[in-house]
Amino acid sequence: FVGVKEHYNATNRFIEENVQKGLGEKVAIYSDDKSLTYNELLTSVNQIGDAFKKIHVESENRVLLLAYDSAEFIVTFYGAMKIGAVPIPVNTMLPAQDYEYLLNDSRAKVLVVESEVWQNMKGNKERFIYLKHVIVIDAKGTEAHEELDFYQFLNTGSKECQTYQSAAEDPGFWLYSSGSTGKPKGVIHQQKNMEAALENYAKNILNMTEDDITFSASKLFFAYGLGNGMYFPLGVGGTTVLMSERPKPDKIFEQIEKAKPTIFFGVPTLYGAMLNYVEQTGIVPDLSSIRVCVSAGEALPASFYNKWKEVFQLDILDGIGSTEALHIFLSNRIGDIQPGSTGKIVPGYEAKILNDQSIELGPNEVGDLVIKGESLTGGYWCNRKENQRKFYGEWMHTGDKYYLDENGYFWYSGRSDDMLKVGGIWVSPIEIENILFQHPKVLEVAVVGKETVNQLVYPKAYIVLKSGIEGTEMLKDELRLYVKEHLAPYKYPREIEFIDDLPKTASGKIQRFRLRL
Ligand code: 3SK
Repeated sequence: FVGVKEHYNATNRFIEENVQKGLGEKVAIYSDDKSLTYNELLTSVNQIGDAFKKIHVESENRVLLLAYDSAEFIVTFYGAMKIGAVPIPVNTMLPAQDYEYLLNDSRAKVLVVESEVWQNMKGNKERFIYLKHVIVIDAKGTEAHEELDFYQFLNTGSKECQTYQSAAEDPGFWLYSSGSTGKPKGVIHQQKNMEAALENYAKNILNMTEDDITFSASKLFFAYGLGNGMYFPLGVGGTTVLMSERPKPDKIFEQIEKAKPTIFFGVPTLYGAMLNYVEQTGIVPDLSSIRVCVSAGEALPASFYNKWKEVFQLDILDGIGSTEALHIFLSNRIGDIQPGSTGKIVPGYEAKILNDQSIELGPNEVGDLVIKGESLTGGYWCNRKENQRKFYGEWMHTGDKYYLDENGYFWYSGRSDDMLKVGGIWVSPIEIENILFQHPKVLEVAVVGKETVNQLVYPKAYIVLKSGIEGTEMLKDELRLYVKEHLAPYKYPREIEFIDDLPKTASGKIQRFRLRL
């Protein structure tokens, strides 16, 4: 038929193909209290897909997914995609009023939501203009609901469900990108994007195979966690280990010892907290099942990499990705790690570093990183201004400042909006943070620019000290001197403030913009 494109549906690729390859009896998902084989996963995906059809969910209708890391999350995600509907996983830890924005902006017809989260937001339900159905996941079965119950709803569906004839570039799923200012933006990912990220990063860099068992401390509703804990392991016929709880060091160590993953994914602040747990308790958990660890979200300080290696004899591969790129596009490699750098370009992507006039810079010059590659979003939902700012031709602005050395390693120098001009010279707050991180009394640090009365900018460091260390004026002098000894002296933090906690996003990224206020 004229106009009909070649058929591609990600649910075929990530679920059915494993069953066709004979992996039906293999465990696909190992979660808190249950495991699901590929056969069982396919059956549940079909059931929920068919159940969606029965309530008139059609192709391109959005399904907002507010679920903890669980089999229910993955079943709903692929069940929706199977019938051409568009799942939108969102953060389960937002304040209730944010869900009104996400539901109305996305015009989701269906909400699949954890019971606890629904209790908090249902008071606003008259304000969810486009929403037609609410399906509540109440795994413990403790609440009475007027809404549809997830498990009963699933059972209304047939175990056979016809796959929607989608094409590779059809909208497959969305993620919301929060950014540091403005409202979250709906990032539209095509059906094919998960496969592109799988091939580029999981296969080329992590060498993932059917034998891998992944465990991601970063939740599935983040772009990083979605790959780590869902479409990477399923894309190679492996197993994913899920944990619905918040990722605290003791719980993570416990889960690793129990489920024995081969790849662990975390973020720098979590690696710091896990190392601190070992230092404080004297307990060194058994991580011998793991072959490689991964970090993203923020640049991993070299000191964390070295300490982790010393304690666990394991490498952490640092990389950077974005919600818009779907997953990691710069990364260190197994056997080729440059501690403190973000590594090299991942095959399948291209990168350039540009100056303010969009001219490509040479080695060791800090500029704006732009990238292109197959897994990149088709654009933001209904946001012409942001689309124009972010994309040009095939290229996308990452919003990160980087320099590239002569050996092809990329070095993170802060967000474009984090860079400081001190005394007329560009200073990367990350460089100062990395030095302070090496100080034995420092647990966490964030450096931001502060303005003097004369509108001059100076670096200010917010520091969380290791437990038992007192934040005295003498220690501030010691830390200032420490920076001066390791960096050009003008980079030292003129002001230091000791605080109990740094403001962070739910994924563990430090929110420097909140410290600038
Ligand atoms: O923050 C990152 O580095 C990241 C990595 C993978 C996927 C998504 C993101 C935001």
